[in-house]
Amino acid sequence: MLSFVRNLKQKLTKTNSGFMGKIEETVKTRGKVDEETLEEIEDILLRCDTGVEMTELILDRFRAEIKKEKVSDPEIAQIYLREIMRDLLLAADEDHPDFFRKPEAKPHVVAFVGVNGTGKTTTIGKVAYKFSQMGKKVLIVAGDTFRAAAIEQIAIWAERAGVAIVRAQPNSDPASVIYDGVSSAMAKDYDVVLIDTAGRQHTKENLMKELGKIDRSIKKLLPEAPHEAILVVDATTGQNAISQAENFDKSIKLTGIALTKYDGTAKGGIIFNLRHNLKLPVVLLGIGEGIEDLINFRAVDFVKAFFSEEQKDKEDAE
Ligand SMILES: Nc1nc2c(ncn2[C@@H]2O[C@H](COP(=O)(O)OP(=O)(O)OP(=O)(O)O)[C@@H](O)[C@H]2O)c(=O)[nH]1
Ligand SMILES: [Mg+2]
Repeated sequence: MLSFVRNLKQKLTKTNSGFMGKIEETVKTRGKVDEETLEEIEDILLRCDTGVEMTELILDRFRAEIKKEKVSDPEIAQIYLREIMRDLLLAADEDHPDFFRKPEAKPHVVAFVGVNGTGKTTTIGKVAYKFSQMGKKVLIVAGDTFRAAAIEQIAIWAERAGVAIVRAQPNSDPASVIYDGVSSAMAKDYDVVLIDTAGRQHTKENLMKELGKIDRSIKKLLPEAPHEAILVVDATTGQNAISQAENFDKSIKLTGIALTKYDGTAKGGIIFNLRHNLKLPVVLLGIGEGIEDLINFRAVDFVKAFFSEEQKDKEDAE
């Protein structure tokens, strides 16, 4: 467990220094916590995609705390700030089922949707690998039939992960490929079905309709499926994740978010923003392009990795 957190911490170094690091720097350079410092912190939080409401919430609490505790030492003030951010993240860690739980249904069907290039196919590769490592019999369905290259790409991931794939000719109807995939999984006793879909803009009505058709074709076979529909969001451009989620959810009932490319983004605040503004939990965190660069997201582990130094600081300060 310790090594897991350490590893995560390492992967998050860049994200962390671009975010909390900047705040620390500001406070250090100014040497005091006055209104100007608070404004600079506000700026940094906003630039890191923390979102207007969440930033306000953080600053309101921060102001109140330093006033109440009469904190003037910037180092101590920072510890308070981190504690506030930590608590906000943990408070939002509501009881959502573990993504890699023992599936209640067989096959357990998971669809991945999202705008273009967010990391759907890559995430499916990683998820397939993890389920396969857990001893599950996994089938990937190549539901992105728009480009031959997309079919090739998911086929390579299936091979890497050592799992089976159902694929069709380019330009086949995605809903019928997916129908075939799910029925094949039912016939052949698969545990998990992972469905790749083509990237689509959430504002394109016809593409959203197609997603609804995909959803209905799955339900024809398994009324309870898909058991999970994951919206894949790119952390580096995640700002409009809120409207993406609203639109996708109208066509296919979303159950969670996979936040990808969280490694090396300077916009680490997005995770606070999503937590605050979406009813959906972040269930997966992509932290690289490799097959193992996936975190089964739990706020409590994330917080340990992201704020652990701060914890130590606090102990030192006490
Ligand atoms: N650094 C980093 N890169 C990632 C991560 N996830 C995906 N990528 C990269 O992002 C790019 C797009 O990933 P894909 O998996 O093809 O994205 P997609 O959503 O399937 O794209 P479309 O099918 O075209 O909509 C690739 O270069 C991936 O290697 C991640 O967690 N970290
Ligand atoms: Mg793809």
